[in-house]
Amino acid sequence: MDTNWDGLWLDCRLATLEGDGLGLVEDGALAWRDGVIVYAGPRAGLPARHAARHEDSLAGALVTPGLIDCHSHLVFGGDRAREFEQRLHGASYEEIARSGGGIAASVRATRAADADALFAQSLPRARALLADGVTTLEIKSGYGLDVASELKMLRVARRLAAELGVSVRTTLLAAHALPPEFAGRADAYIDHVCDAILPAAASAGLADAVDAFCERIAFSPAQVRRVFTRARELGLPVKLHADQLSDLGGAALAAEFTALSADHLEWTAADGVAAMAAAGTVAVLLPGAYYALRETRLPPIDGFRKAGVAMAVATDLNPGTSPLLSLRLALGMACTLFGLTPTEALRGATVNAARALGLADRGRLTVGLRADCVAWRVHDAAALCYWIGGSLVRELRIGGRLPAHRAGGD
Ligand code: DI6
Ligand code: FE
Repeated sequence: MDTNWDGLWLDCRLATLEGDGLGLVEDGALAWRDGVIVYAGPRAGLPARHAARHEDSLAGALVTPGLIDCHSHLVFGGDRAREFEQRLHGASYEEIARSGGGIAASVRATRAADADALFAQSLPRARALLADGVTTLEIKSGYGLDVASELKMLRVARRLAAELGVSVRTTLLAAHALPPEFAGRADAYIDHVCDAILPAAASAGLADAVDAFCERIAFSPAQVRRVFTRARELGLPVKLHADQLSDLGGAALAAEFTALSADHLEWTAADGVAAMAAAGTVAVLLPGAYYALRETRLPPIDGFRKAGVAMAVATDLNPGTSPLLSLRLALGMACTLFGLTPTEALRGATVNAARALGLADRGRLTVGLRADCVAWRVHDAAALCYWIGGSLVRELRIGGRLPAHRAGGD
């Protein structure tokens, strides 16, 4: 065996995520070369003659795949802290949205910001996720709502990837809200999404997937169906904000288009769960939004378990309903608020999150997959969900490399 490795971690507990659980390997070793894992297993199984340019002994640290945040709206202008105060005084999210605040407020701020300003505002948020163990994240558009502004958002997302050395998957969410210039003409806006925004993003190669917000305050199932049909024509996979505030049959609609994921799902009924199971659509749970909106209706977690629907957990990082800058805290919330086990939560931010993004090359510690890995300051997977806040990352590699820190001048 050729053991000319780039990196080798020794004396660690590997949570490989192989099989149905954590896939734990005690007294493990992890090695990589050219960005790819070349050994993941017991230290005792290492080849007798091995050599690595960098070798670290980790004193029993837990090592997991890099965390994957499969649902974020990290790129946006401004913030909505004022709305937070309004909600604390009793205004509902829907009331604020109907009175011109909500997503529309973020659209105004995002359109007004040029690409550099948008990048500068988004960079610290991406850094915060990375500092907490994220090596791949999805970023949606959806606060531009016209061709130029949507493409601007997607380009900023790609620039974050280039500057920070993190993997970013971009999702076009043009069907997020009705822009003011289309007030009262939702179907005309959907025409514009299908005829102009979607093809522009696809031909620029800026969208890895297409999403929509299916809700009373957003778009109807019929309108979403048109967007998804167009996405399919353009060869782009879909995902859906489904059944967050009401049951419009979003989960079943997502399944009908073999969506990678349906996300939120607090109001999803049994037929939606069954449809997702049949289609292999991942359920993305977003406890940050549930928490921030003080929701009380839980997603059908047990239904997903029984039907064998894979569950992922993400931050939903956005300025309105989930200003959450830690995926690890989302995992804790998934346990405390939704009743996931820590093992389910960790699977939700690794192997199942990779599936929700259609990525087969990451999410487990297995030979041949990307060397995206984190060594933690804890020894136990439950501790990742248990600690609220704090900095638990000891070492992090993305494709075998340290993340870049040159952006922003430090
Ligand atoms: N994701 C979304 O897109 C909406 N809710 C959610 O969980 C709204 C985001 C926003 O208010 O900006
Ligand atoms: Fe969202």
